[in-house]
Amino acid sequence: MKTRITELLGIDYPIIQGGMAWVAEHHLAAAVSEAGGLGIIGAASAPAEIVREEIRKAKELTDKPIGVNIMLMNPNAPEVARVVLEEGIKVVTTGAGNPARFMKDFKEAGVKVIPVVASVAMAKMMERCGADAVVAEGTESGGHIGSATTMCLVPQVVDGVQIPVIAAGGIGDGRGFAAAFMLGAEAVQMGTRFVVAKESIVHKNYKEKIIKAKDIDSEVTGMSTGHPVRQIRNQMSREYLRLEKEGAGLEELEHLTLGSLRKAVMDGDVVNGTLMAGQIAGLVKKEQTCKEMMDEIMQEAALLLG
Ligand code: TUI
Repeated sequence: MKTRITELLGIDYPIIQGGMAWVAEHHLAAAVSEAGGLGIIGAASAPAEIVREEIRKAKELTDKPIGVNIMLMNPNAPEVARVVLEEGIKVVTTGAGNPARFMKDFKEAGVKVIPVVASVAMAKMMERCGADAVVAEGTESGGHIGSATTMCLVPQVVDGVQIPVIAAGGIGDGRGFAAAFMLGAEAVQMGTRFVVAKESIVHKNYKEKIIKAKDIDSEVTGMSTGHPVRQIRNQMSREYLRLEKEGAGLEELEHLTLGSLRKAVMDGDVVNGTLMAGQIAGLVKKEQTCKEMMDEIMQEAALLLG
């Protein structure tokens, strides 16, 4: 299947992997790229030199294109951007902020820049700044989210910009892929389904929580701080919401969640860890290789899209 995104990125399948903190490391990114999509290394809050190592390790596993996601709330973002340029990465996605300050350097180096946006206004601003495409991410997504749903956001972003749009949030199978294309998207980005990939290094306890999750098992914390985060409901999310209700300050809330995603991903602590996942977790039923997942999604979507 050819779209402006497959052409832009030189990939076979219009499927991009989300730049998930702790999860999107070199094994997962390389597996998604090897299977024909675009694998992404999530720089999150890692030191720039760790990101450099991750890029190099991914390149040992695949010759296909690999991207890096830069999390803009990270104070290290400028150093990460420099490493990305030095290591010859050709695709960058950005999250949780405005990448305008990095656009000039990336464009000059021929890096394709794909900001993740949660509104039409942000998509238009990114197009004016020179973005090559945008990921329109609905509130169904896991992690840090905006408020519009994928169903409403994607067609409005498609109408608002000329650059190609990648749909994200609530997409986990061929039906979701096909639906996104009906809304005008030219690729999809998936996160939650890839968390349970065989190649994903996520602890089995976390994978099991996603596989066992039902449709309404995620909830959003952090509304009061302006940083809403979707995750699977557990003791941690309940405690966070209780503190928020009592009017706890940012400092206390941040103290509670410090290192909590790491705890979930690396230690499998599904009680005190933050189990970031999207609403589509209820649809994710088994661990498969990235190739199995992606071949299945493309076959199902091809049938639906005719
Ligand atoms: O960035 C994400 N998802 C994330 S980032 C993240 S790290 C984190 N961990 C704990 C607490 C908070 C963050 C976990 N998940 N998705 C992409 C995304 N970007 N969604 C929404 C946005 C966004 C938000 C605001 C993009 C731009 C934006 O603009 C703000 C501005 O500067 O106007």
